[in-house]
Amino acid sequence: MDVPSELIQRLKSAGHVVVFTGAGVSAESGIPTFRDRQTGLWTNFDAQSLATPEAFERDPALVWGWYEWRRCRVLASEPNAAHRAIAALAGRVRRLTLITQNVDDLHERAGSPEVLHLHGRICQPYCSACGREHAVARPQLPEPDDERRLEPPRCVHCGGRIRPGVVWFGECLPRRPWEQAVEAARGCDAFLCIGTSSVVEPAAGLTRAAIVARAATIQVNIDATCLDELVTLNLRGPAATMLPRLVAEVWPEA
Ligand code: BV8
Ligand code: ZN
Repeated sequence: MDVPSELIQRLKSAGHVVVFTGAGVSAESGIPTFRDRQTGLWTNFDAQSLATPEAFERDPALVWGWYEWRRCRVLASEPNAAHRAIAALAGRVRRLTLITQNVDDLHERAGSPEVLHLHGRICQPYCSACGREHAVARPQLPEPDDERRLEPPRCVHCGGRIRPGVVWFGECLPRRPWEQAVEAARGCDAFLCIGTSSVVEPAAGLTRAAIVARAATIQVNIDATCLDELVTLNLRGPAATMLPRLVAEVWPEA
């Protein structure tokens, strides 16, 4: 991997490394990104129009069915080499902050000890009335490829409608994870931006905050993004290949 030697030195001596991930880091685990076309029941919708409170209000069974289908996919997927490389990195640098836009739990299942979820977690639905978490272990669908409209369950405590545990477009990000993410982006020495189109705000602003703070910034993506000319090093390629190589080259196992 052609990482310039002076950048390797900067990264090796970085006291605080931030890793910021988007849907591209889970793509090789078989989890569709928001860019991927929707299939089946949801072919005529783009993800953005389904991931809103208005869509859930208008057709709860369509939206809840979509989230249960996605949750099924997440539970049927495994972390890939990118998730594992990020988990390994935590033990090789002085301080690592992992920030994700993803709603899956693959970072946790790869062994990352602490994950800042800016857009919520698909495996933690909750009651839209009383806010209590809805403990449903298995999705209501039998198979990941079973696509159905599904009425959202009711809360056992108050009878309110259960909703997906994610942050929809038009909803605010969770305060504490967001504050921690901004502080980390502004104060880190190195910022790795992995598998995100950097379109969704305010999360996309984190990489720009690291650039302004003069951190060493590295982007890994299979496609071009608006950050290509702004980062210190732009690595074009799949995360599950590029990340293990980058970690092995810069932060080899002791
Ligand atoms: C907010 C959870 C304050 C749900 C998600 C201007 C106009 C209109 C609206 C806005 C605007 N500016 C800001 C907004 C608001 C809006 C927004 O940003 N809109 C965008 C579309 C312009 N933001 C919000 O509403 C946020 N809240 O601003 O609060 C507020 C409050 C009230 C009123 C107004 C404002 C909340 C945003 C959170 C939305 N929820 N997820 C769910 O999952 O269902 S975001 C969702 O989309 C994902 O979580 C992801 O983060 C994001 C983008 O999805 P993808 O494109 O799939 O993923 P990603 O971007 O990561 O792209 C994939 C990338 O990976 C690609 O680049 C691809 O090339 C690459 N890739 C693919 N395979 C690989 C790979 N790379 C490497 N290796 C591979 N193998
Ligand atoms: Zn309730």
